[in-house]
Amino acid sequence: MSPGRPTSSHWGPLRARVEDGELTVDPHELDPHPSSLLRNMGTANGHPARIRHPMVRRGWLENGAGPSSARGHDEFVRVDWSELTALLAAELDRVIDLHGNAAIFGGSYGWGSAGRFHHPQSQVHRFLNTIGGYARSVNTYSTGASSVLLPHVLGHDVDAIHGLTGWSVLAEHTTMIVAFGGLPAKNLKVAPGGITRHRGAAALGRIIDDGTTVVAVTPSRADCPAGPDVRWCPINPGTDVAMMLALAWVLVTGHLHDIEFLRTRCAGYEQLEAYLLGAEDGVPKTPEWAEGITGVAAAEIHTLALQMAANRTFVSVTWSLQRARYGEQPPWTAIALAAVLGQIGMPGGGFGHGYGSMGDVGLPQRRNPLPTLPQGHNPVDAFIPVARVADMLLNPGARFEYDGGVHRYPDARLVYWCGGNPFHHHQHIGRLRRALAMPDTVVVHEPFWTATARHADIVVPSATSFERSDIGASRNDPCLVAMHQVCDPPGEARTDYETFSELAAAMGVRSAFTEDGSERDWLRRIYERWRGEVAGQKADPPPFDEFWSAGHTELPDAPDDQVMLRDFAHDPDAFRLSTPSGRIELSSETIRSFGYDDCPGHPTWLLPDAGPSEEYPLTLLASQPAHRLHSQLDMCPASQETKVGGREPVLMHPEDATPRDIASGGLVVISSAQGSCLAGAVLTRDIKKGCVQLSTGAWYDPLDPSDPDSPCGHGNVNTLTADRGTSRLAQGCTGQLVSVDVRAHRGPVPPVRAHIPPRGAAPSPSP
Ligand code: PGD
Repeated sequence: MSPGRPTSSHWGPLRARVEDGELTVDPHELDPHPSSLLRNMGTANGHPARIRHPMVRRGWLENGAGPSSARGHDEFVRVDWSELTALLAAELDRVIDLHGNAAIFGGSYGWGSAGRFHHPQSQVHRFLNTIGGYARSVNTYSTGASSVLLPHVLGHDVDAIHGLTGWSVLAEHTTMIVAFGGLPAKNLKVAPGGITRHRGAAALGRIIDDGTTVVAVTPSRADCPAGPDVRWCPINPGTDVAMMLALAWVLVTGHLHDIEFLRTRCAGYEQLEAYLLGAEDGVPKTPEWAEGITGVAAAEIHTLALQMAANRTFVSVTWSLQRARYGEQPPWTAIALAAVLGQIGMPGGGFGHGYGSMGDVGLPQRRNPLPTLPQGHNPVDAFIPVARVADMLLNPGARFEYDGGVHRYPDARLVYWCGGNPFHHHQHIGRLRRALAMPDTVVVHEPFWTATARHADIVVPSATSFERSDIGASRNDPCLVAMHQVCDPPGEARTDYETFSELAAAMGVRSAFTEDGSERDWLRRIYERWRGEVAGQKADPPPFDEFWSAGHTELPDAPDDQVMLRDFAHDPDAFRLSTPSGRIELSSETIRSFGYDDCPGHPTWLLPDAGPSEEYPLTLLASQPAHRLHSQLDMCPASQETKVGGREPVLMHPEDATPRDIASGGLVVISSAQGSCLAGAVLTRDIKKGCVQLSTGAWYDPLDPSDPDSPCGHGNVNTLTADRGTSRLAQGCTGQLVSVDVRAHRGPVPPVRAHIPPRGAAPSPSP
């Protein structure tokens, strides 16, 4: 049997072949720990949920462009490629002529699929730049708060988001990890573009086996790695900052703080101390004070602080903690706590962010560039923080605050999405649906009938990564994988590059977009450009043809001994940070000068304004799913096997379930101030009482598609979450937590239709 062609994915490298018409996927020999989720990929490719033909929404086709609440429940009409290209080119021309390029919203957030050339965001941005630019989005749904906050605290050139201390340094030197958010191993399976060797989970296992104490502070035991010295510290959701402050209070009042480090490496310790001791607001941040907020016993906090001081302690914060209201505070307070301990810059001590949030965090840091498709120049200034998309559509021209500035939302008439699923990633779907009714035209390129594709006017069927050739590469990964095309796209689907090339031709800019290159020409170009860039960095990758036939090439491994801020901590005069003070800003005059009450000038405990109430007494954790990546391949076995009664499982403590008459396996209704959804109950003591957990990514399935506020029959968590920014500083996504109630579902059980194509788009057999 042939070993299959090499290719890659967000889950890592793989080999794929077509046998008797079936696509078969096997792990790649490069990866000693392949992800179990690879098995989803083969079944997805020919699934009935594939979009096989160009489609236009009937209302848009018959009535022309304009706002419409029919999006999401109208019928689709199949058109041929030439008609679709002509319609889309004419609409882009119309919008540009009447409203200018800022009226095209091309923020188009999303993970798409692996491959550096066909990277959907690069393709759409290059195309939109070729026709004069677009209103863009900044930052990500993953790390929206941290990416704006941390440059103020550590400077622009310290990429603390991506784990600057290596796993192997932790294995060698750390004796205690206090992990706020835990260290969830499930997320180590994935990284954008795919890591070739999954080493994170093995490294974490080694750390635990070697006797490092791990204190996992999280409401969910699922976030704790297994091991004899792993302690689960169940905490009330969204209260970690109070616990961190109390730990710091114990250290400071017990004279266990490193005053020399705080004075010489940090700025603003005096303000922080005044706040900790209560001199600023009359509230000392004692363990007793924190107990009332966090649910963690004061004595436990006290003991933990003493243990932290006696150990080489690594204070880790998952990205999920900053994906909540006031999400800037957990990473900032954790840095302050690590600074109080004085171990920042020491091997195995200090602060870490994102460990357990993604597979490439904590791997040896690589400085070399990746092969990329040049995106050209965007002359349009208009932008939004990425998670403010519904706000923008609902309030064209309105002012918004962001990172010290005041800006205005663009008046978006055409929304262009390629490689993302806002019905998965955006909060408060009812509001998103009302927002998406506002523009004149919504264009979506997608391989699958996601809810985002169903809400489009113009649906462009995209090829998957099996149906094109590309180069797989990702941050911190030493390998480049030659992604060989394995099969043809079904029906009339084609690559986004082909679509944009035809569109560019129809708009008279084909050569500017394609530079007269075929797919293979571009792969050669971006590879050879990359080869030139890495040459000399102790690397000598082969010419393109050799790389292509070998199936991969590998750079020498980067040093594995990286410690965040080691040089700075050693000699703060020689290695100043790029902050205004040149030091770690425990208090920031810049942030204070913005005057934001939702992000004051130093780490602060702020009581969330939509916490549990009489009506919504439970806190829901919207975690990243273990059995799929975001919403990707939700219809495939690894995801489907976890469903309960066909719906997304919701984890509940038995003591919350019993009074509500809810049994394991029963259908429940979860409701919040924003909306409601059905889910399948799973009772477990692995979740803190008072909390429920529902993963992100179940495809949206409205019971009444014509009602924007319809309950979702399948368990899409973003029908429940609130669409508010973290604060005026970062305006990041706050999808992690929401207050809810849960009750048993009574009455008829609706079918799940999430993965069935919409009206007018019934699948035809593959050619
Ligand atoms: P995906 O499901 O990966 O989610 O949000 P994102 O939109 O990235 O969507 C990618 C889409 O791209 C899929 O539908 C896939 O089919 C499509 N695609 C794949 N390849 C191609 C291609 O070649 N061309 C085209 N045109 N399309 C392609 C992820 C986002 O969700 C993230 S990063 C995070 S961290 C957020 N987390 C949370 C959270 O913690 N809580 C809540 N409530 N919500 C969240 N959403 C966020």
